[in-house]
Amino acid sequence: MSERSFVMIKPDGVAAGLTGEIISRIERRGLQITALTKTVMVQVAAEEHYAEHRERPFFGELVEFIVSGPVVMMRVEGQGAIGALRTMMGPTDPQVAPPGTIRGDFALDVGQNVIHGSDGPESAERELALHFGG
Ligand code: ABT
Ligand code: MG
Repeated sequence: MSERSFVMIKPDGVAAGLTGEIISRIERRGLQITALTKTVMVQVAAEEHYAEHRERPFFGELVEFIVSGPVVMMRVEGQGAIGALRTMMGPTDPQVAPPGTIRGDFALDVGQNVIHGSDGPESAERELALHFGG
C-alpha cells in the first residue's frame, strides 16, 4: 500500500554534507520524493514537531539543535514508505545502529542522529500538515 512519510535531514546531516547521499539512498530504494525544501525551522514549528517529548529532560536541547541550522524536509511516498524509511535510518541511538543504515553509517550521538522519519501514519499526516500544509 502506498504511504506518505515526512523525512527530515537534521542540521548535523546537512552540515556534514550528507544531503546528496541521503536523497540518493531514498531514490535508489524506489521511493518518490514529492516535496522538498531546505530551510531553518522556526522555534514554534520545532516545538510542535517534538510536542510528544515536551516533558522530557532533553526537550530544550532537542529543539535548540533542530533550529541550529538548515534542515532538508521531504515528503516521501511509496509502498510501505514509513517502515522502509525507518529501517533504512536504523534505530534512534546510532551507537546500536547497524552498518548499512543511515545512522549506523553516519552518526554516533542519540541527540544528533542525522535524520528523522515519521514513526507511523498518524505522525506522518500530522508532520506533513505542520511542515508542508499537507
Ligand atoms: P526522530 O526521528 O528525531 O523523531 O527520532 P526517533 O523517532 O528515532 O526517536 P525519538 B524517540 O522520537 O527521539 C526524538 C529525538 O529525541 C532525541 N533523544 C531521544 C535524545 O536526545 N535522548 C533520548 O534519550 C531520546 C529517547 C533523539 C531524537 N532526535 N534527535 N536529534
Ligand atoms: Mg520520533
